[in-house]
Amino acid sequence: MKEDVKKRILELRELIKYHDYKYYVEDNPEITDYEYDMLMRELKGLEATNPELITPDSPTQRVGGQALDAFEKVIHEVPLQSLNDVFSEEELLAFDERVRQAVGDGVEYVVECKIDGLSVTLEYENGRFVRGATRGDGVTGEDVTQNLRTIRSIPLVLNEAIPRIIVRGEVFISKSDFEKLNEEQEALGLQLFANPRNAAAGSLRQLDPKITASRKLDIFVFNMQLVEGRTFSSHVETLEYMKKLGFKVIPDYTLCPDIKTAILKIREIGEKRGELPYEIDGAVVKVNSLSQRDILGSTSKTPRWAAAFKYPPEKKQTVIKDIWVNVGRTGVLTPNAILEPVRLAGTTVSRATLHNLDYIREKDIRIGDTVWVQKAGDIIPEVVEVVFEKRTGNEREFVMPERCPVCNSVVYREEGEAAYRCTGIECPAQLFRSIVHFASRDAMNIEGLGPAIIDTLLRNGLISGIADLYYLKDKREQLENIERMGKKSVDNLLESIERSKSNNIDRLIAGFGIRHIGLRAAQLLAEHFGSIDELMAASAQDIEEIPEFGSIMARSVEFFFRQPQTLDTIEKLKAAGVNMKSTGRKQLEDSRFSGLTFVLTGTLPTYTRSEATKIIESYGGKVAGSVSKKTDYVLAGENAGSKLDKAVQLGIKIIDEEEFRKMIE
Ligand code: 0OX
Repeated sequence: MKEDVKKRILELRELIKYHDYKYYVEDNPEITDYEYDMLMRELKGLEATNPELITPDSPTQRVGGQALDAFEKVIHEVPLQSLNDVFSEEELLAFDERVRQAVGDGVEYVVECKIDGLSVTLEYENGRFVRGATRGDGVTGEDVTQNLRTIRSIPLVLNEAIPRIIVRGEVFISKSDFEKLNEEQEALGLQLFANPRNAAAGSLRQLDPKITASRKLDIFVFNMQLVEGRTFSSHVETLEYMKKLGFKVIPDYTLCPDIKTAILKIREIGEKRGELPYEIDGAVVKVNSLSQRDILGSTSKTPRWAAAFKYPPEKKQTVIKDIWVNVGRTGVLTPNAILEPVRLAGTTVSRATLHNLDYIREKDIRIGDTVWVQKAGDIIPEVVEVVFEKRTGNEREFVMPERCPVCNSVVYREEGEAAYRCTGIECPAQLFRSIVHFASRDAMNIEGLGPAIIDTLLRNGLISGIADLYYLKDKREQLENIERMGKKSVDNLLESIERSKSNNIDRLIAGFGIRHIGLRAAQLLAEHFGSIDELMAASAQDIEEIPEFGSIMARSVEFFFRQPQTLDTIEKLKAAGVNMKSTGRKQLEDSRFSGLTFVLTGTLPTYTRSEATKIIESYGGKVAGSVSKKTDYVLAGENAGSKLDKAVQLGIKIIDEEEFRKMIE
């Protein structure tokens, strides 16, 4: 009986491996997702009732591990070399010249795409995946085995149980999955990835493999780093062998009899690179013969037998039909060119960023101009320059609007800054971000009101500004009807919102998100003015009387409290019963260490280093890592080391925990 179960488990693993290969490597599935799910379900069921039969290479174990605290370092047995870049066909001919001088004529080349991801190694023992690591600096990388196991195109078991093999490949995310990932990040209010490479790297370097598993990472294998029990004479042979083992080998590599043919191939890749489903950052040309490679050898970091050809960014001409201003989440107004649609590096482009007004003036860009557009970092289209020969005289200059196109608040530009900003505290374009900040720990500290809930509240039309949070209690029924918001969580949420009403006003001031005013500055304002009303009545001059305030900060505060939207919001907050007065002198005491720098050394009897740091910072002091003339106190404990010696040398006041306690009593 047990034997039958074992046999079926092995059979299912083989079947799943086969269909994984068909789906993830060949992109040519033979069964439906449903049929595949049924196989997986059966295997999971059998393993659940026979846990002693679970092995790490079972397909059910791809996402198994716990989150790590840190990645272990891995010293690469064979260093991962980098490539010399070339930027023109002349340089390719010169490369070929050098190669032929060393090994004679009759050099074959292999041309491959240069995938824009991050390099990893995969190590197998007796055909089983045992370890995977990032490239790091080429000598030392990080052990990301757990995360690599979640990539379905990486085989856990090879088709041949060879004793040992290490291969190198590039982990990447396709252009379409990258776009989907960024849409999800945006919906959750998380930072967007600048390009697919960053997205792939960020996803692979997650300590929790579940996060990596949720990202659609893929791999192309392109190099055999080490093999035991086999020999090969050419690169193509190694690629074909790795294919046979079950790896997803870099597609469309081409064997070329000479450099001329290689150049034609590189041109061809350049022409179709926009159409590829993944990003490439060039093409690689490699000598095919392994014995010729041996003769050529390597410099300290790069092989003499390979080069990376970098394509210039694709540029196209088109016409600017209009210029619209977009208001970002931070309130920055960005002018965008509305273009006559044009095909560029794989997509149809009908908008391009113009960055800011300075950029437009510097390049003398006008509405109606014919311009060159390209993709910055190969992703975001931008206008690079005007084709002045095509000017007709009918072009119009762009003017920055005086009011925000989204909320009609006044727009302003701070001295020395290129950006124009909207000043509306309830501007819909900035709302999500400003509410997340308002509720955050450094502001009103509303427990349970994180980005996901705020997004839900906004999307369901339950709030349209920070003040609305305090009226949510009248919408209890609607709240409870929202998916995944049970009665209990609604109770908790409303309770923490209610609690925040009695916060001291420093948190409220910090929560407004006034430019240049963080929690510390907000504390000083609360202390100095004692109430929101007093603060609202203050002029920039009054505010500048606070010793730590400069004129930019003071003007920013004055400006903020002169805006109609601000006054409106404050009225609503007042009416809801949000505290508008400073609750005593606690803030004054809090800044007793203001302007003082401490250095911690040795082990204190009761405080940990981070507790002592928190205390010092909460009283307005700073903690530095090393002793200098600027240090005011060295707080020393047992086994204090060189920092203590230095403090003695410089005559800096040394205190122990007891003295420190007296200072904070
Ligand atoms: C790529 C890629 C990177 C092997 C030895 C020196 C460079 N990103 O697609 N590197 C290499 O080759 C290594 N080939 C590639 N295709």
